[in-house]
Amino acid sequence: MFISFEGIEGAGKSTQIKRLATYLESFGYEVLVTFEPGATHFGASLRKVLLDTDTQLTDPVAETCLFIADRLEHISQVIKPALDRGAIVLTDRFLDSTIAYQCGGRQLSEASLQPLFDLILISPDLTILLDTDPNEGLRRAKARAALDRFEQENFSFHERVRSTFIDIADRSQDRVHVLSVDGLSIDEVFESVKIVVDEKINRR
Ligand code: Z5A
Repeated sequence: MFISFEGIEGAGKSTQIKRLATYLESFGYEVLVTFEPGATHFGASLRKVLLDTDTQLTDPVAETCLFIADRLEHISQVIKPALDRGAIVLTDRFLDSTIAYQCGGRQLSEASLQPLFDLILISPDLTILLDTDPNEGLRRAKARAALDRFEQENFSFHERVRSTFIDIADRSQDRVHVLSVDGLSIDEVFESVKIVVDEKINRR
């Protein structure tokens, strides 16, 4: 099973993935936790370029190509081998992030990028979208470390990213489950994550 977590920065994706991995391992499942961008040796170099505030990258299509290149390596080196041996793969971000950030945030046309998206041949069985107000997500990101190239974007960029994630969920209701996490503690969010994942596993 392949599960992605999506949402704006600071929504709590990594926190919930860690908890979910421990929970699933307690039932004897092999669980692989991974993330984008940067989960391979090649991807780590791309991540540095993509997040560094000194990077002079002006063409958003070029930026998109780097995320796609990272994802192709991520699939072939990490995700596919784990799925082939029967592991449950939990990834912090996947293709929906490219649609939300590059099409929503950077305002690129999704239709024009579709040929690039078609290169991604696998899709998550389940996506959990942690939906939070960008004010809260950015507050958490700021409290943690210096802001990266995306976190430094203006507020309307983050609002477009959030609303694009919601659009994706609306049109992919079979796959994407939205959890509104504003005002909920980490434990409360995890209770909902468990319900969604248990139901998916039981159905299979
Ligand atoms: N990007 C893109 O543009 N296109 C793409 O295709 C892809 C990515 C794949 C990657 O950043 C950047 O790349 C990202 C999008 C862009 N841009 N940004 N910004 P990253 O991987 O470094 O960062 P991130 O994905 O945004 O992760 P994050 O900031 O670490 O967010 P998170 O994983 O969702 O949050 P967290 O680390 O679990 O929690 C953040 C803090 O909040 C932490 O201190 C927690 O203890 C706390 N927290 C979590 N949940 C709660 C609740 N419920 N209550 C209170 N506090 C909480």
